[in-house]
Amino acid sequence: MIKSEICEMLGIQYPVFQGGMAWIADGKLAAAVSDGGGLGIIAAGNAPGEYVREQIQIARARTSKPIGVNIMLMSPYADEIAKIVAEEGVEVVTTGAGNPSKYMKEWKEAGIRVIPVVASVAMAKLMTRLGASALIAEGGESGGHVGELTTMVLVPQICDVTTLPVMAAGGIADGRGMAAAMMLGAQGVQMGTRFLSAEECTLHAAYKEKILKATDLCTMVTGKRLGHPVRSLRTPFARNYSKAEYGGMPDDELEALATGALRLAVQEGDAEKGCFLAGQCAAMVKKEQPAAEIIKEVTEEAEAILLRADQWVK
Ligand code: TUI
Repeated sequence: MIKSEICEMLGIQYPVFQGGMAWIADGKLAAAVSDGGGLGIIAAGNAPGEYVREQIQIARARTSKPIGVNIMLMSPYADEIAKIVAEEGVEVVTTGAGNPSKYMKEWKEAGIRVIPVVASVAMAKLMTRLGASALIAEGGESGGHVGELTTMVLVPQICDVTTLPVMAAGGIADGRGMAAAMMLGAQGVQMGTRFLSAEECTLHAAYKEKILKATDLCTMVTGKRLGHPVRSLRTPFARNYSKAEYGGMPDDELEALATGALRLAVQEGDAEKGCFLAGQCAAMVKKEQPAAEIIKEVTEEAEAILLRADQWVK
């Protein structure tokens, strides 16, 4: 059994978080993950507050275990959602794509455990000082909005500057990745892409199929020019966006090109205009299975590997 400090802190069985994937991680998926012993996280993404409140209530109706909400800080609704998570008494808030400093006091006063995603050492130091409960160190192998550094170099550097538990994210899809992350100093992992194939993950069938058929080189990063690099599958949308980005399309037209593209992928499976966010580990996602089984399989594989780790020491 793999146990770490984060399990006791949050009252969860396995040190596994499900990433807060915009448009995808809803109350149903979060409840299945939490019920399976991990931490299920509802993604607020760019959705309005009422959507988030509804998803929290859906999750509450399905599980009595702790749940989290991920707040995407670039969202126009971030301020409103910051209040809703306190009103609804969610146990954990994770944040992404920005600096959550201005909300930290309010959330801590509401008794919420704040676990920001950090992509740099400076942000890890700041969040530690402002009273975060733990950190998620997310490397650029992840899907969606990505930082500069890889998980391999980010995790140990973050562990060196904080006394908080660190969860590793980005590129982790099986027990080998989980065991490696723990060797780098992490107390557990967050996985997003692996949960795209969960039975409880509501996603257009074409999106799931693209993930299950993905190969090693099939993701790419676009959006660097506008300062929001995003990793997605190498589809016609991503190629066209990349051409426009480096071909000098004006900023406002470029933004318009991306607007609604994620929704088109998630809800309509639109192979041409959809933006299929996915991490580099998409190729390691092999089958559809219940979320609880994913958590158990990954942690049991990690446990077997960690138990054999002394074979290397002579
Ligand atoms: O946030 C994510 N992944 C996401 S957000 C998202 S929605 C979106 N859509 C279009 C453009 C941008 C976002 C899809 N996927 N992961 C967590 C993450 N956070 N990765 C990197 C960061 C991060 C970046 C900068 C965290 C803090 C940060 O601080 C910058 C600052 O303000 O100093």
